[in-house]
Amino acid sequence: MYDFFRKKTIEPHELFNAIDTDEDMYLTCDEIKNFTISLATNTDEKSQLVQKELFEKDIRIFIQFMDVDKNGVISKAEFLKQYQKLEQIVDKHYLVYKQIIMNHKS
Ligand SMILES: [Ca+2]
Repeated sequence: MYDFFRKKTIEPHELFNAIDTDEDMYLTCDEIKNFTISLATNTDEKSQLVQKELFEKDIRIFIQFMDVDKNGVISKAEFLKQYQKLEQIVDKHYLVYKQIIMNHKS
């Protein structure tokens, strides 16, 4: 499904489009959650992510950072603007960071 993850590099707008499953040009908490779970490579990983309170917290932190105008969703403009800053500010132990940012680089 996410063939572009096999490429060496991925453009931020491609990543945005992949997460935005209803194509309304905004990323919601559920879309980010579903996308992150879809990246988990096996069902154990998936169920771990779903159960972890930490995962919910990570998603909130991710959205807080990306949602510049604080309207609860992430617009494409916000995503593209904040994406380049992600690596500098997001601690590498965050699950969402690892799933979304690290997965497509490996
Ligand atoms: Ca959307």
